[in-house]
Amino acid sequence: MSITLNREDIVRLCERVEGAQTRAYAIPKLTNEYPGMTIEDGYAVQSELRRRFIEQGHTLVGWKAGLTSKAKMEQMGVNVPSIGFLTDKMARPENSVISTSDLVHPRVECEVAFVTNKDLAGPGVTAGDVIDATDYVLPAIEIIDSRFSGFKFDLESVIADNGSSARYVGGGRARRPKDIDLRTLGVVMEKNGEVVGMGASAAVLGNPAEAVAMLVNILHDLGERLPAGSFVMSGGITEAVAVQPGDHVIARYQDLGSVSIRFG
Ligand code: OOG
Ligand code: MG
Repeated sequence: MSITLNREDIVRLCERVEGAQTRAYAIPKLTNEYPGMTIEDGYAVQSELRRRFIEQGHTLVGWKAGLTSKAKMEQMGVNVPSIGFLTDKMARPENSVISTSDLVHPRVECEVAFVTNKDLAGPGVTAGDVIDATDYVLPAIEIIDSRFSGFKFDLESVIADNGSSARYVGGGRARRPKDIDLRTLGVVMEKNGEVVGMGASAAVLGNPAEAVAMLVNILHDLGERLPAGSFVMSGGITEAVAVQPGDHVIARYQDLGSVSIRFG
C-alpha cells in the first residue's frame, strides 16, 4: 500500500476534515467518495492537517494511539491501531467545564498517558525502550469526537480525521513507570455517579507501553520521531462513553489517582 491520492485530493480532503473539526459538523466518511483510499492516504491527509494547524500557531504537544484495546476495536469495528497528533489547543485543565457546543458528538475514554524525557525514533522501538524514555505516566481522559456522521467510519477515514482527536485532560498523580506495574492498573469510569466502564491497563496491547512503541514505529513510517518532552496517550482501555451538557465524568485509577471533568 502507498499514497494513491494526488496532492489536490489530499488538500481537498484535509479542508473538508478541517472545516468539520473547526465548525463542529458531521460529514460522510471520506471513503464514500474515495473508496480506493489507503491508510497511507489517511495519514497524508492527517499530516496536511497537522501542517496547517502548526502554520495557524497551534503547538504540537504530543501524539495519541487509538484503537489499541479490544473494547475499542469492537466498538468501532476496526482491527488495526492508529495514531493522531495532539496540540496545545486541545488541552483542557482537570476539573474544568468542557464546552460541547464546539463538538459534534463527544465521547470520553480513560487512558494512561506518558511524558517522555528522551527522544524516541523507530523503527523497532520496543516497550522497554519506551519505559526507558518515560519521565512519568499519569492518568488521562480523552474526549474524542469523530467528525463522521453517526460516529461511523473506517480506518482510512478516521486516520484522516486525526483519530477523532478533540480534547484531552491529564491529571491525577504522576508516577515513575518503574515504580508501578503498567499492565495491571485498574480503572473505573463514572458518569454522574454511576459506573459506566471499568478495565485494566493490560487491555491496551498487553501493556500501554506497547502502544507507545507502536506509535513511535508508525511515526517512523511518516518520517517523524517522538521528541523528549512529548505527551502521549496510549489509547482507551474501555469503550468510549457518550457525554452531553451537564454530565460529570470521573476516571478513578489504581495507583494514579483520579481525573474529573464536567461538560457544559
Ligand atoms: C477513534 C479514536 C480511538 C482510542 O483511544 O482508542 C481512540 C475513535 O474511536 O473515534 O482514541
Ligand atoms: Mg483515545
